[in-house]
Amino acid sequence: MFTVISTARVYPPNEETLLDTRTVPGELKWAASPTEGGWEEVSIMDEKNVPIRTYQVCNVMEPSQSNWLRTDWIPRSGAQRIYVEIKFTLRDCNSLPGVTGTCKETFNLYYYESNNDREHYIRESNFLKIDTVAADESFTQVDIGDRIMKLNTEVRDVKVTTRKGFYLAFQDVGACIALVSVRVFYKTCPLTVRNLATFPDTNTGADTSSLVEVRGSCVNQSEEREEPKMYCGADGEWLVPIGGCVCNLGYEERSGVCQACTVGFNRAVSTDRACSKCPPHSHSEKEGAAVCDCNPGYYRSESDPASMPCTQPPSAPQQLISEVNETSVVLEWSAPLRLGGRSDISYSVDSLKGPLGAQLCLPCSQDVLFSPQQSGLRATRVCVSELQAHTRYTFTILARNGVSQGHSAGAGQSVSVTLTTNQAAPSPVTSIQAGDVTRHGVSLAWQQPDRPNGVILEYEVKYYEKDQKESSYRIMKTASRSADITGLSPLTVYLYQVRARTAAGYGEFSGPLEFSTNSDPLPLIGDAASSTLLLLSISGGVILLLTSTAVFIISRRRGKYSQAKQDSEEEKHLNPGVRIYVDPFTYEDPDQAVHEFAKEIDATYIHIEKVIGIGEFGEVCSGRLRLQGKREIYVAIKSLKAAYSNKQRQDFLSEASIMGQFDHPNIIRLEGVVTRCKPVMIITEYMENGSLDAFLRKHDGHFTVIQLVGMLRGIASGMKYLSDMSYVHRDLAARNILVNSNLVCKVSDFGLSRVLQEDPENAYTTRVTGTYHSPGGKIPIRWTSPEAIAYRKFTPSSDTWSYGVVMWEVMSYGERPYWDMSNQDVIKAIDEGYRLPPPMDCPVCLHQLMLDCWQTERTHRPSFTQILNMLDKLIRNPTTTLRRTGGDRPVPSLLEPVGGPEFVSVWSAEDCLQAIGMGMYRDTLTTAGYTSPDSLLTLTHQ
Ligand code: ACK
Repeated sequence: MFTVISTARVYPPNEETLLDTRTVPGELKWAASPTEGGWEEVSIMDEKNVPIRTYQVCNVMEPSQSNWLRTDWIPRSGAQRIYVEIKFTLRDCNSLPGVTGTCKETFNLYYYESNNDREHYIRESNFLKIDTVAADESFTQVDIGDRIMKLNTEVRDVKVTTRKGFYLAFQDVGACIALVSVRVFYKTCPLTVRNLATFPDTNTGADTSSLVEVRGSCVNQSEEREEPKMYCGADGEWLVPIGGCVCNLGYEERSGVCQACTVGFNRAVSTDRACSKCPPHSHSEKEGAAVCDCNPGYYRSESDPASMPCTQPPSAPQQLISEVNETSVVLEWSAPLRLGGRSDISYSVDSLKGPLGAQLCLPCSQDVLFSPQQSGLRATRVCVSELQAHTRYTFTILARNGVSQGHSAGAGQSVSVTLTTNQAAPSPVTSIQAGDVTRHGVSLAWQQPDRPNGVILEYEVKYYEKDQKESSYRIMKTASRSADITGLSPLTVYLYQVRARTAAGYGEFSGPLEFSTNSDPLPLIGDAASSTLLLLSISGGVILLLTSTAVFIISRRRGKYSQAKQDSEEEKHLNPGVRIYVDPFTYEDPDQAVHEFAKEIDATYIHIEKVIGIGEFGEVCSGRLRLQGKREIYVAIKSLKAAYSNKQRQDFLSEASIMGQFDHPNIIRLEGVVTRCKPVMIITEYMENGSLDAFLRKHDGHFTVIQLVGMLRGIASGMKYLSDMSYVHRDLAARNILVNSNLVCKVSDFGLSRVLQEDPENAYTTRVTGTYHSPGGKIPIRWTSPEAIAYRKFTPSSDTWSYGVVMWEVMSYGERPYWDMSNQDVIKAIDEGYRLPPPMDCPVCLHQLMLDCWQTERTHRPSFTQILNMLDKLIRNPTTTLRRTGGDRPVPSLLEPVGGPEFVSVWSAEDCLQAIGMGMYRDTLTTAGYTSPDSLLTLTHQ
């Protein structure tokens, strides 16, 4: 009897047992051949007293043994390779006396695949040999009866793939063997989860080297990232995992499974490994949230990642400032106070327009240009152009960001400004057509300009012979949109151009229309009358030519300024866009003029600080003005005294109507008027240094000549602008020039022109200015030209005279012109050819320019364009032009006749000519013997 010492067994997890003799209840009853004397089933007890079945054979004494023992049919159960583990004892032949030659120490193991599970007989020939099995070194000790024996364990494997099951057989060839147990199993790769994919229990392949490819399936709440695959190796090990799955959004991987995010957490992006806390201003109320919902009042744009905090639309842009320039406006603003937690802010501009005084607003026409664009603006600035002139507009700047669409953060995401555009010249006439054409004329017609920018007052037709270009042209004016041009030469090609004029000035000329007149009938040959006429006209032409040549030469000599002056007037007249000043008293209702040219200011925007002087109509104060949407600025406030007549009110406001038409750095700028409440006020820019005469007196001798010339240049520039606009100032004097903190001089006081023309009785402070009661009003005698005093001939040339006096005032630091001479004496001295001498340290060329301004013949005086050019030349070359002065003698108490000796003594003839802009005549005059400054003095106009 055998007693098994240790038989308790636990199978490895990757082995599926098909047969284990130790677990078979009862007898095995395997088939044996021969049925007697061969293998015998013997029951024994293991150490736990559990009966186990063994088979034994021990025919060691007999030769040629072949004892077969066959198992019952074993179902394959899908296995492809089976393993047979045999535990056996085998007697050592040496330990058996007398068995030499017959005793064996091996047995053979066979198998036979079959679908038949009930084969009765052992058909030995059906069996295939697996191996010959011998005892080996690895054994355990077993107690067999009173002896200790070695228990061998041998494992063999074989491929079984063809039938549903198989039989095993043990052939004994003469050994003494006890088969203690037989276990048949196959190997599997056990169910496993890798990369969130489940791989099922998988039978290994048929061959020892085979790899079975297995596709995994994603665990719950996960999805395939890449097809999950693994290989089941022959020894039941999983190999080479490929691909895998990822947890669905709202879930995270924990311990190889996908578990829901807890409340307040989310997992929104598959690349995130774990759930994360909801971003600011969002929440999740349930487990497994992919995305956290925004809190009330917060939003996410379509392109916002769920990991981003929820955000809000921006608040309104701030501090909208507008800068109107004729028909353009620049709008600037600051970013909103609250950006809503985003950086993708952009702005758009809405615009409404309406006529002045009207309630209804209409969206702007599409012609308006927005630069860089109307919406999607990243910068806080836009320029709006091509607006209608003199029209009220409301511009609204709207701030948006990625969550603005459909979500309003409440009131006020926009800021608005209402403004009025300035006057602007009309756009060019574009469509001219020629109608009837005759030998001497053509009729033209055209359409109104696209943008008239106001009421068209008239059209101007300019025409000239094509061959002559524009050297000689004619002008015709008409109020209608057609013109009959007459007096043309027959069979001649003419070019015609048309432009329109409004209160704001001329627009540009149209492109030229080319048209030829018809042919003239030829004069009869031999016709006495026509021959005589021809002769007369030829000789007349020759005389005319000679005369005009002579006149030309003379006028070239005498009329340096008059020629240039006419040029400049021509130039101004033809210059497109040059605005012409509109006399406010041509308006039936003067209030209308005020509102046409001046902006009405709400008195609450004005903060008066102190009284700075007394004007003609009341106090002048300084203060601050803060218009809606504009920066606060310092202003001067002229107010109309409490008890005023209607006439005084009109006169007072006429200055604003005039000033409001000007826009130049050297003209005092009008900010607006207050007419709808009392006191009536005129608001202008503030000039820190007050009027020029007082300022110079206060700073006597403090400035360089260049600084003084710089001031004069500014005044000349302002005066050129006024004369270009056909405005005659009539009271140009240092007291009417204001100076700002940068020493910029600006022309002011635009009241007198009216006083003189319309109201001769109106008082003009005689005490201050020394005026003269002329039949047409009071005149500032010391500043006024002889022809204006004598017969009220006020022209730009009379302003030039006054400018000469201002030059003198400036160069003498505010000295009173003609000192304490009486007005009558001044008039008399001027009439006799005396002029003011150069002030102390005044460069000679400047005094020469004064003398030019004081030419008795007004057409000989320089225009402001020429004065400006000359001052520019002086400023450009100060060392050669401004160096020489009239001497440092004391201020003369006497007037000097023009061309006094000290004037020329320090100049070369060439310097003088250069300084007064006549350098080009140097050669001609030198040839004619004018080589010294003295000789130049003898040069007369003739
Ligand atoms: O010489 P002023 O200081 O300069 O005194 C007179 C006063 O008001 C009466 O006209 C001064 N004034 C007038 N307009 C302005 C202005 N725009 N800025 C500063 N001061 C001004 C002038």
